[in-house]
Amino acid sequence: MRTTQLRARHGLLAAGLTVAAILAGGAVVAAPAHSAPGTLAAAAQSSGRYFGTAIATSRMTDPTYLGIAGREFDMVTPENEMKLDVTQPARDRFDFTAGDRIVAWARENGTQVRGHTLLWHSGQPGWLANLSGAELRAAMLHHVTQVVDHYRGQVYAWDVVNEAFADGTGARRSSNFQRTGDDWIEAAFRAARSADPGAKLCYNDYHIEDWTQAKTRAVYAMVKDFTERGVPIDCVGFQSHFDRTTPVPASYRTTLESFAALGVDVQVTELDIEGSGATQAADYARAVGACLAVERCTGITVWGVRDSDSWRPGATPLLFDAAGAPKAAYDAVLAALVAAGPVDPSPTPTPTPTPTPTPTPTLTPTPTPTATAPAGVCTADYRVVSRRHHAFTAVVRVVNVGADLDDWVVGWSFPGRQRVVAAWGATVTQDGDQVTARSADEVARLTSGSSLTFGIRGTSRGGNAVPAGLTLNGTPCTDRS
Ligand code: G2I
Repeated sequence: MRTTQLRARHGLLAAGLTVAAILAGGAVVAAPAHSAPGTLAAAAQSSGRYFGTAIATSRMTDPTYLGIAGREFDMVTPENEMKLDVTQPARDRFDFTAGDRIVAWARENGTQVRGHTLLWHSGQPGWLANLSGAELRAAMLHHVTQVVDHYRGQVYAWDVVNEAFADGTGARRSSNFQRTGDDWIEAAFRAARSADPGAKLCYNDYHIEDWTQAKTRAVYAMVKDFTERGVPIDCVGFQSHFDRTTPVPASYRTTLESFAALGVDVQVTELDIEGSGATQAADYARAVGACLAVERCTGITVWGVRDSDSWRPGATPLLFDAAGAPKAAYDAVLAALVAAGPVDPSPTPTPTPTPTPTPTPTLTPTPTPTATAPAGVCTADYRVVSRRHHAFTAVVRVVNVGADLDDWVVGWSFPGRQRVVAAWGATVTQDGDQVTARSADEVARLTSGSSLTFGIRGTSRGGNAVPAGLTLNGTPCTDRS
């Protein structure tokens, strides 16, 4: 097994146990500083994934910034420090100072590194932009070899080639690299593999999240061709910069699944979503949920720490506000990650934990279901995963250990003055203290042995007491909280 893999697996195991222990109300297992319980990193690790951020040396003197980065994330991507213009500003003069600083910080914080990016049409130093033909091809491959060799054993995955396809079509983007011949991408991957056989090698792009788009299909065709011909590619990075004109696509999960079916890992590499409040939180839950629903989606990286650190601060697209406080989007992401992990560590009959958090824009009642569970045929687990001032986020998991159900309704009575304000993975209504959660999907079968998971965000004025006596289709469940 490769060193990077070993390190990653060890980290996952340690943090996974910690989260499991906390969730079970048991003893706290020592965990690396970067995966303290209740953080994005720990929650992602419990589902076997990483949660990363872009990081910039220009901000590494800011203690608030470093505090959040070190606490919440277990993967960092240098935002600009490993790009061509920084690493080889003059021909054959390599400068790794900035990149090395991030790698050193990552090592001190027990955090892994994604390398971004070896070859990109943008951000090229003048000397390279002026080359062409065989001379450019040789310089390009020399760059790949030198940079990957310098960071050998220290980078989890490289974005070997970034943004090589044109927008809106299935064509390659016109660039100096492209003019050296269609095979420039595979040549780059081969050079990278030779320089560090232990690093995962990714193709990375934007606007490839929507399965209906020609650009997505063109990249898919290239990756399929690479895997069939043995070109060394391990992963595809979906940048995932979403805004009003390019929202989180309905087909996102299908796209990730389709690429993963080619035998590569998929990763969300530069996630940021324009917006604010509950709408942004729901968008984040959907985007993260798409990855969590795909086994080979191995990690998610957001493109910066606070809104003020973003390349587009006006869009307020990140999980922390300018003051460093976690936003509603943070709560939604944390809840989705926790829901995907081992919420209930005790063995359950053939669980099917496939939470696909979906936004619930309106809390509308749905018709009363007909199927009824016989007594003592469910277990329920209600966990408050974060709490701030009067706001809280909770994850509910119910396992059907009885007969198949055609439809499901989960209910409980809230102690104190607690109110649901948003939900993911279910449609939730509240009447007085009585809360009712129904499937958000049209088909709501809950077969014997399977589980359902959903998240809620709420407010509380009278304590955050966990409700007892959750019911499934009117029948009380055994409490596993
Ligand atoms: O544009 C957003 C991202 C799209 N995918 C590839 C990413 O590499 C890209 O990141 C952005 C960085 O977030 C920006 O920080 O890439 C830009 C271009 O490299 C980065 O902007 C540059 C500015 O263009 C420079 O003027 C500035 O000196 O950031 C530099 C450092 O602050």
